[in-house]
Amino acid sequence: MLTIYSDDHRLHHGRCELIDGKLMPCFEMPSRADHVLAQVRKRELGEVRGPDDFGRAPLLRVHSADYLDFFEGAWARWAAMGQEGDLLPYTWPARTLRAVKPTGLHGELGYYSFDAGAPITAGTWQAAYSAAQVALTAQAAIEQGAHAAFALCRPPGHHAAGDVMGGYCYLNNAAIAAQAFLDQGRAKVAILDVDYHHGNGTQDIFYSRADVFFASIHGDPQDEFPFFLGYADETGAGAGEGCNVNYPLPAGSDWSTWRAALEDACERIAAYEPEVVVVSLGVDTFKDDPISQFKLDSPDYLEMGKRIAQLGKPTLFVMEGGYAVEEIGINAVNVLEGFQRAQPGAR
Ligand code: SP5
Ligand code: ZN
Repeated sequence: MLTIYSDDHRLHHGRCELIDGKLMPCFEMPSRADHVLAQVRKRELGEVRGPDDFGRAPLLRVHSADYLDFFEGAWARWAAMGQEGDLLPYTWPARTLRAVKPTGLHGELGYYSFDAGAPITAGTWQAAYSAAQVALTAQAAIEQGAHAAFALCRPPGHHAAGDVMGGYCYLNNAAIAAQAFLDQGRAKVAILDVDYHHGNGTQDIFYSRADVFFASIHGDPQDEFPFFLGYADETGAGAGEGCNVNYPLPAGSDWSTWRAALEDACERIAAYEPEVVVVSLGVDTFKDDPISQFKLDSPDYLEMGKRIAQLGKPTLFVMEGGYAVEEIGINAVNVLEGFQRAQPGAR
């Protein structure tokens, strides 16, 4: 299986995030991608290539121009104020306030974000832009005939909506790739989000549309980030009614619980009859993940890949979360290898 990867991810390295009342070094760190790439190479998954540059146009199919302009220019505005620490939002237009867009940097940042988990550093735009190009390059490989490809994206993307960043995410790599498939003539795309956290950004982007089916298996938002989306009664709206399915699972869920949700999700996806499948591949469902509460073990990821392969569709894997450093490489590549083993003759 072809892997697309860019070293530009290193340009994004946030300093801290608030965890359990303490400022901790960001869990979403550059070594994550290094561990995944090391396993891709060690296990000879296949060729590793850098991204092509498809420009801004495919990003604009998912994100608004004003959001992209704000994100690209935010660090320069912060630096011009003499600042050198990470740029982090701290006030949001929550329910009793107005969703106006102030002109000042912090007001605008609050308008374009939903949490303080997505720090903007000097290289964040370039890293996120390149991650989106990584996803688009892997998408293009599938469009050119590959049965599967792996977009080793960092930073991740599934929490980012059309004009909102958060949860370590800025540009929604999986959504950008899914939209590219549609723009290149595919009629229906399914997105399967297996990250531990609900893919709120992806769900929001496609919620009212029938051309993308979104399924997400995740920690129950009653007790888990992102708290305010990801419930089982969110089934889509308007033309998209019936094209969204959420599987909120309790803390402590292991493979037996998780695989039952995957089975149902795969049956729903098969019934939708998509032309291609995009997998938002987070491996923060692992038992030793430092910020998550599921109990999947490394061999379970081989089974996960196998079940996804049984859908029999061209499949784009897009890296999302996973924070137990060492093991995220093993677990991510287990999914890809499980997929590949179930697909003899596939490229
Ligand atoms: C892409 C992705 O996986 N984003 C996840 C963002 C999660 N941010 C909130 C983290 C809160 C962690 N609370 C953990 C408590 C552990 N004691
Ligand atoms: Zn996650």
